Amino acid sequence: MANQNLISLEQDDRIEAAARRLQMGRREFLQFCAAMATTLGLPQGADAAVAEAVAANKRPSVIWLHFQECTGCTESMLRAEHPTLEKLILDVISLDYHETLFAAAGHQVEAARKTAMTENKGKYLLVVEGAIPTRDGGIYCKVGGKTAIELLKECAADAAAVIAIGSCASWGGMPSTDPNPTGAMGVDKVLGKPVVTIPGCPPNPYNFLSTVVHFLTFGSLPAVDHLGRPKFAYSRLVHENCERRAHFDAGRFAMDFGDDGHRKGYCLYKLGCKGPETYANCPTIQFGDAGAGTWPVGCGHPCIGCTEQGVGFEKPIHAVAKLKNIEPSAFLPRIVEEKGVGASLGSAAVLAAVAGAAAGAGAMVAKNLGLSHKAEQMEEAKKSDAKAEV
Ligand code: FSX
Ligand code: SF4
Ligand code: F3S
Repeated sequence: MANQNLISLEQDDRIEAAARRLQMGRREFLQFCAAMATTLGLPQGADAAVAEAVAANKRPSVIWLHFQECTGCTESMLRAEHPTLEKLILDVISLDYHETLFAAAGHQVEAARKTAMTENKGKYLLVVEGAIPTRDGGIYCKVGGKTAIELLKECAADAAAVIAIGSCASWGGMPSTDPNPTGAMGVDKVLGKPVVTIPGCPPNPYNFLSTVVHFLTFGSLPAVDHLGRPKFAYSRLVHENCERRAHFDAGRFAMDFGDDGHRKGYCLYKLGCKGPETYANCPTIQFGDAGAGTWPVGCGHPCIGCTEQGVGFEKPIHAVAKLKNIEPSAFLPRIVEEKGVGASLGSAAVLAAVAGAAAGAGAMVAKNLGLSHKAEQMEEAKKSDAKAEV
């Protein structure tokens, strides 16, 4: 089926069954699969593989732990206002342990966790939300009598993969803010090995969903950058795709909240926008499915760099950002990457053909995927060459 395209899949019984399960039309279901493939920057034809994987209904068991956090990751994922997204997430995964969503409590919940771990040994996904307090033997967060450190290590031991969701779990986030009284750390530090991170406070639900769909389709997690962030979502600076970028380039800035420039939608750089030093796909996939402009900068608030370690929760909100990769576009990598690296024109075309106007994730993503870390590396290489010449 992987060689079929989405249009020919429309008549497939399994697609029909999957669409019914999700209470969607067949087209809407295929539109979702095309959007996922496009978000992931997969090559032409992979959208059919995504459809096949989701239709097969082999839901990976997921154990979801909560530590030091505000539960915003879960909230953004499963908000009642977005029943379709919630349905999709719960359809592609089997959520076997989640303290916030479980109706049960106490020993029953602990038993459910142990059963899921035994029955799916070596196969379950461990999703961790929240930072891990490490000071004083980890006593600042305990669940079922165990410290967060103990619980994390126990659950990670037999997991197929570990995903740190949100900035807290990715590197410590908000709870690790100076003076970090509890010694809050990210999952990788506590486990002593790299994990996939999906930072953001809260993270974009589509980035989590796309990561899980990748696991479902290919049996592996997507390629990540040096901080464990999936490249499909965190390879471009917010500034590169920002709807206010033309104002930045033309020197038109809001100088105060509510001033004339702010009302006219000018660039928020001088109000402390960290978009120029923050890698995330917020301007392309937006947030919350509530319509156009639904992301921090779109709503008139400077980006605080919530996905970027060393920026979010560390740099003062009003401090101006460090400008990275501000080069004429001719020096940036190609917008359309080679097959298998970025979104292909083909996958965008299939998306358009099947979906008409695609919902949520896919439509805008197709226009500008690529790896701007490469541009940053080029910039750094140039700087060290210049230093060497001095
Ligand atoms: Fe909250 Fe999650 Fe922020 Fe942290 O998201 S939205 S404090 S990243 O762990 O719940
Ligand atoms: Fe957009 Fe911020 Fe960049 Fe201005 S500084 S263009 S508001 S990301
Ligand atoms: Fe966070 Fe900035 Fe996006 S604050 S949600 S990275 S626009």
